[in-house]
Amino acid sequence: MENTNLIIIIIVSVILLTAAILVILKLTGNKEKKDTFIITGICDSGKTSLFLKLRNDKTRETHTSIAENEGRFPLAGEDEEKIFHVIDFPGHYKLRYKYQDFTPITKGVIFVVDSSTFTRNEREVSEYLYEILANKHIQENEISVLIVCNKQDYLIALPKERIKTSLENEINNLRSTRAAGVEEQDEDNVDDFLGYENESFKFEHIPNPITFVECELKTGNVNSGVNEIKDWMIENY
Ligand SMILES: Nc1nc2c(ncn2[C@@H]2O[C@H](COP(=O)(O)OP(=O)(O)O)[C@@H](O)[C@H]2O)c(=O)[nH]1
Ligand SMILES: [Mg+2]
Repeated sequence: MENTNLIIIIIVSVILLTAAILVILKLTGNKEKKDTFIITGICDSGKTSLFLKLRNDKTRETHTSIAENEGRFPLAGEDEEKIFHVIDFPGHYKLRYKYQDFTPITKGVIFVVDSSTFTRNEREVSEYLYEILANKHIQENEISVLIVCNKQDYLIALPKERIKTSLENEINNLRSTRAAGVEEQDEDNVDDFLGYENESFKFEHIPNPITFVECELKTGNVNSGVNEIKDWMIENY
């Protein structure tokens, strides 16, 4: 009898101790704040323009960047206490996979689209977005993605609803073929099927919250959409 009691006490203690260790590990693990927002998208979509707007609210003529911009700063005109780590990735084919190094510390992905040339670049844009959504870290951590439909000042710019539908259709096609664009990714970083197997692809089918905004980053228009982007970043901070 004595012995059984002792065994029970030992078992209970071990369970409690393990639970306590797990709780401590979880709490300390959460302290390492993910504060990185990555700006991606194909060349010329407006990534660097967005980076500069977020940092200092001044529009500047930019060049196709070879090196990425990176900074830690409060968002222009917002709470000075909230420091965001923002990285603007170059859209060149050879360099765009660099974002993968940062997915473990990524809080949100900002995917910039040139709405005025979207029809022409639909395939390339969709392939890039597909890769991002299929990335293991991005899927497992259900990282939020903001799709910025930029250059709305052009008359021919497509509205965000149209871009959304086109992206869904293209991703649906890519999904069935598991086509080009994925092969350059590290196999370990690619996760399974996007969405539901027997239904055509919809952004609502994946666990990541996906938001679409329209904006124009070049003009001084007060309704340029930059505030919506900042609000989304603050919400996801
Ligand atoms: N008309 C117009 N031009 C824009 C807009 N946003 C960016 N641009 C221009 O598009 C070009 C590419 O922008 P940039 O930020 O360098 O794109 P990135 O290659 O994605 O970094 C630049 O000449 C920008 O001035 C916009 O909303 N409207
Ligand atoms: Mg750039």
